[in-house]
Amino acid sequence: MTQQEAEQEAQQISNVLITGEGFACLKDVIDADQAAALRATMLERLDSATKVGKGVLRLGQLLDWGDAFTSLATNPRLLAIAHKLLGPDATLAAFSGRVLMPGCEMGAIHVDWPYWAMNPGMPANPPLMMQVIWMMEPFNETNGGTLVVPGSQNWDQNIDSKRFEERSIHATGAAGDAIVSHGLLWHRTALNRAEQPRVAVLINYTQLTVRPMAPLGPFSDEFRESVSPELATLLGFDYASSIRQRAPGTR
Ligand SMILES: O=C(O)CCC(=O)C(=O)O
Repeated sequence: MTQQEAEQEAQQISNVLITGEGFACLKDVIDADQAAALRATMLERLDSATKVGKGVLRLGQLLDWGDAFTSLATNPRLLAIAHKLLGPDATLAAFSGRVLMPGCEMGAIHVDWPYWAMNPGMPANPPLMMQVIWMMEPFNETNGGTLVVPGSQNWDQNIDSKRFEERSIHATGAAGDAIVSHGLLWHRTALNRAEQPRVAVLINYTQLTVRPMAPLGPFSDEFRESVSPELATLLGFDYASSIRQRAPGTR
């Protein structure tokens, strides 16, 4: 995809996220073989995972897992959307793996950071946060395709489980696709009724001014010197100069 095509896609997807369904599936962001290799690596490292629910595992600090993983965060199609929604200085607020083991429990209905820590009444525009769910295998209704409620980013109310049950659908797609969503979209992890673990990489991008829920570092000098300019911006290494450029009248 050319840069121009990525920017056109970003414009269209940002409209969907703000005023439309609130989520979209980007097709073929990486190829299925690449997704399978990442999935295998994640499953090999499950002993380092933390349990966040019955049968729900989190693999933290994917930033230490090399280019194959960090390139997911700097993917040009995703960055074009993140920049359109959140600004050219958008930062990474979270970057982790999520594995749903067969028979796992259902997750809680929620909106994402920082919205869940705020009272209802936040507008969907300008967005504060965008989530990405990278599918490392096909996601479907059986293996735990994420449950989402189309349009709920504009509902401006407390989570209502009855309304969620009435309107939620599974977000589905193929290995190597990525679901992007507005941080205000109501969603939850679904049951995995398949026989294999369901593996995702989760990324949260936020406006520069949103403090991450948990720090992503510390980063060694060696790491800081080795990262690409895109990753340096995402990690807030340019924070002082970026924040000054945000001052009124300087943009
Ligand atoms: O793994 C999933 O299906 C989605 C998880 C998620 O989006 C979340 O917990 O915020």
